[in-house]
Amino acid sequence: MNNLKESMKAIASKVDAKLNELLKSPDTKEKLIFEAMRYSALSGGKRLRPFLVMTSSSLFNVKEDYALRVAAALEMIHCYSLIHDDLPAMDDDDLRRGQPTNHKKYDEATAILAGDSLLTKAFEVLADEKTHHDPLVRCSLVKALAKASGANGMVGGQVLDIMAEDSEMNLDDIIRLQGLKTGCLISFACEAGAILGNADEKDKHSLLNYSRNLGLAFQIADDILDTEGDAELVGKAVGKDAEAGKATFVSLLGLENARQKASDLVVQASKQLDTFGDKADLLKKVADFVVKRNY
Ligand code: GRG
Repeated sequence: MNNLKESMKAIASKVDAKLNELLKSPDTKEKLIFEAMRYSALSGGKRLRPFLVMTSSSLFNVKEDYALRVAAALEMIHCYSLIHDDLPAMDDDDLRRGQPTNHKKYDEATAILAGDSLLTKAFEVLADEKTHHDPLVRCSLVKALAKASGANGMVGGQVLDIMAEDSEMNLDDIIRLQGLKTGCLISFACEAGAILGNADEKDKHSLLNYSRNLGLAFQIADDILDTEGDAELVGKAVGKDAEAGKATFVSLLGLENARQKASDLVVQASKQLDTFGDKADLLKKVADFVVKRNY
């Protein structure tokens, strides 16, 4: 685990530096929006998705700066989703990553616009020739990230999540909801390495299967943290799903079965990577971290 923690830290600091560069604020009247974007994008977090972009890219010897730009773009999308998810119209949260949420620090209009501009900036970064010399690769990245974040992906999952407050959900419903809401971005993170590295179909398929198992394990772990996690460590309010009467993996499976399911998924995820040999060690270790984390 130690070498995983060190690698996660090293990648997080490179991603922070890239975000800092890409979100440089101009000295103009509207610089408030850059401040609000930077407030959320540079506020810590595990940087799990960027880590997956970097480690999946390293399987295919992708140039580090190409991968870093994609990692930063993906984190911008993730941060936009957190800002909008915290708004009063959605989850109405006051705390994120241990800090006041964007609309608490600024105001609702600024938070909506900060989310919007992180979303659009991400695609500006992907389309830039600095992200890959081949325009077809850049186009594939744009298409894959748009699909993963939009109505067929994360936004679709968020819609199901909102509807879940007023409807009965079974295990298959939750798996579909979470697969869209959080799974699609996690899958994109792994797919990005394969796209950047022009991987063959077999390797793409292995990474996709890995990411699907990992995404589900991540969400089960998130539900477990929401049940028994420490709000201070998690950096946000816990217990909100139970309070709202929402079905979760824990409410449907029970705590012990949920834990078992998460660790089975990690085993499944890791198996998919055997084809890559030792090069996939960090991806295997991070799957284990995802279910054992306490934040
Ligand atoms: C508002 C369009 C829109 C989408 C929102 C992904 C999402 C959909 C909302 C995020 C809210 C949330 C708490 C989801 C549960 C799983 C999740 C994505 C947790 C946060 O991700 P981490 O644990 O966070 O990777 P850090 O802070 O480490 O980046």
